[in-house]
Amino acid sequence: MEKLIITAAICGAEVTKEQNPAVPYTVEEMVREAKSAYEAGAAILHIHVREDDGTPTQGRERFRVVMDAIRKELPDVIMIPSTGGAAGMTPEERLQPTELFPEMATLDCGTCNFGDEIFDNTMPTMRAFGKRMLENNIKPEYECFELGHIDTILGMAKKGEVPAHPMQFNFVLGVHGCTPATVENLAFFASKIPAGSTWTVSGVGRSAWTMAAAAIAMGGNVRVGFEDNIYLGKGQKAASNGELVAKVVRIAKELGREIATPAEAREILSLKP
Ligand code: KMH
Ligand code: ZN
Repeated sequence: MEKLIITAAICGAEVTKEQNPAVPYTVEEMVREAKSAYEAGAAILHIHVREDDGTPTQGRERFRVVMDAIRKELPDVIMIPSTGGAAGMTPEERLQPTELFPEMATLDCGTCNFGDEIFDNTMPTMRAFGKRMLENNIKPEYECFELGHIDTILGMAKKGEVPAHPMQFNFVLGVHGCTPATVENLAFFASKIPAGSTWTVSGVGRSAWTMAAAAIAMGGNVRVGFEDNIYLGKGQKAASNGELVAKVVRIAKELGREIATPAEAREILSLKP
């Protein structure tokens, strides 16, 4: 089996300090959480940014400042800025981090419910995002919340509307209103992607650990972090993203799966070194 790539989604757009005081908003807090995740074993950071008061933003300059500050401390880490932002943001707002030419960025593969909100990803929006990633040579991480999202993005890849082979998928399971996080659903999603693709699972909320264990056993990869889950166990809030990553490392060790460094993750994901 390939080594395990761990992604840390350190911040997200929805989770707040009221829910867990370690959720980072400021640049300094973002760097602190990035370092804790990296030092625990994360090869990839999925980046959302906030204003200092916690308001989610897709502002290009905020992304630049945060990503530069992280890069200064962690020169080899892979960063995947979000083009999903927060529900309700416009496609133009959301696209801003692609102007910084990151090596990867998320591309959300369809509209879905998102708790009480709608996360809007129309075909024209996805075509515009695909075009930008092709032009700027960005490898997308295809975020699939529903089964139909996989078919949609494979159809677009076939037409040349988004970057194709080798594709990296992130199955986001357990969002309220979307696909439940069960091992059966994860296995079904993983069976639908083309040979030679890579995949990661994000288990939202309490499903984080069953999804992580299943992915480790199946040969997939794992995303954890405050964006998806703030608990180490029942009633036990994580003090840092690093604690969440460390738990994945422990499970992987028990199951005999080695952890990929950023350089190894770049090779597995066919990114330029
Ligand atoms: N915040 C969610 C509405 C992504 O990063 O691409 C969307 C999201 C997906 O987090
Ligand atoms: Zn995200």
